Amino acid sequence: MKKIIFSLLVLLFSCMAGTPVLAARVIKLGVVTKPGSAQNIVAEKFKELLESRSGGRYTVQIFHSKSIGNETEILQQIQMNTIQMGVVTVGPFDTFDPIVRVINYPFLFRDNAQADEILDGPLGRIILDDLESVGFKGLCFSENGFRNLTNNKRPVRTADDVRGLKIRVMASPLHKAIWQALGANPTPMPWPIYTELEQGVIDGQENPLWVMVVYKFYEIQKYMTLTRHVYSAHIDVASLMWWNTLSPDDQAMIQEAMREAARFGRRDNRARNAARLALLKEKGMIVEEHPDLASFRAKVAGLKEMKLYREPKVHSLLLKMLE
Ligand code: EAX
Repeated sequence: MKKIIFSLLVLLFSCMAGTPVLAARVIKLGVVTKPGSAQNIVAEKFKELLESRSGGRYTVQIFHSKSIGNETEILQQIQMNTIQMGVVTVGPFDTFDPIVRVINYPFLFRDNAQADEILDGPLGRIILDDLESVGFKGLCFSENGFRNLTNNKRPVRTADDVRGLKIRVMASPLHKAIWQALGANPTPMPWPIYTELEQGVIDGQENPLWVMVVYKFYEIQKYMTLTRHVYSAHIDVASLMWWNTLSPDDQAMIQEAMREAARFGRRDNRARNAARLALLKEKGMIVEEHPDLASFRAKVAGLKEMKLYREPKVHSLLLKMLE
């Protein structure tokens, strides 16, 4: 009898000891957008890379299409470690850590190369590290893309044409300030917004080209203007609470898988933009390809004076890098 109890105990303890090694660790990852979106493409790539590199020790469960809430709610759940990771547009980070405004300033980045250089350089590092103060481990930046304006009221060529348009903006005080400065009537609203556009609750919105295609905005928005007013990144984040429980080796593996996924996402997104533009025209959108951007720049120039940055040294570093 004693022997049996002893063997049972041995079995029990060995099972318990074995559990952490054998069981796959499940990472819940949230994106608000749907399959085919820039966010979800990064998430899928990350899943593929991490699951194969960890030999199945990690499983990544992707929650997309708002199945666990909008981007603000995804971030709140990551802070609390009810989900572990997310690929989230920079915009809604604004209310969690205003330091991100520094890379959402309008007409900041000339082109993709400059965006990459800054986001993958020292300034990007400062922003990612700063997120720890609000419970996130910032891993890297992936790409949503340069944002363009669409609306259903009239062609927009100059900033004056924007006056009075009811434009949906992300949950970001900076984005609201941008459209206020441009004379629009900005309405913060979480993603998705198809119904609101369709019903005319809002006249327009602004997003990268892939959004107009994947969400079929060509069905409900007549005019598009290639304003490229903000380069929109995603921040690929983990819950700091969860991150601190991982071994350094696992942290490095996850970090590297996400970096690669982000690079993959950027390449993929950029390679498809020309075809997207052609498709949107084919679908009947009237596209202003050469708007008077000087008129836009003039109206938002004053924003520089706003106290947008928690740390002035970040602002001056950015300006130096843009010289
Ligand atoms: O990619 O809310 C937004 O406008 C974002 O760009 C959204 O993630 C769609």
